[in-house]
Amino acid sequence: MQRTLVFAKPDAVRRGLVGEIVSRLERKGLKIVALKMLQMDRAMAERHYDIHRDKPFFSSLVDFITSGPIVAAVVEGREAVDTVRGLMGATDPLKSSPGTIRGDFGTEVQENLVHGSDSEESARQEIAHFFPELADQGPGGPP
Ligand code: IDP
Ligand code: MG
Repeated sequence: MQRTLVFAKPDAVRRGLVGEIVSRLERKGLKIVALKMLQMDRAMAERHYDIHRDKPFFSSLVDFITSGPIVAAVVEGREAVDTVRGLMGATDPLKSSPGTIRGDFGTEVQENLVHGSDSEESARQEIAHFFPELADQGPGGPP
């Protein structure tokens, strides 16, 4: 079992796609361990996207991701990191297969609806960042 951090981005919240996204995670068989709506401030967004700091799209990405509330979740399941990445589809929705969240609902690279941690290590850091109350828990919950 593994945990990962997922969030519906501000475009997904504005478009009323939160239920669709959460439903797809649940129907796949992932367990929702934690769920909340929040609005990232610039400091939180810059930390979350720190690896993209030198990219040309960084400031635009921070503007977008702080433009409205997001709905963040911790989900748990077998190979949860890769399972969520598979459900999300490729970064560019036009290159994502139909049947994925981005492939079914997106056209824009930046406004691509959903975030999912890209490795077990980033999942651990991102869960601690968004849900500090869960930070010391492994999969399966409190020891
Ligand atoms: P990922 O979300 O699929 O892991 P990353 O390459 O880590 O994709 O990029 C993080 C986020 O930055 C993307 O989800 C998207 O919102 C945005 N992004 C990535 N590449 C571009 C780009 O070329 N132009 C604008 N935004 C981008
Ligand atoms: Mg990424």
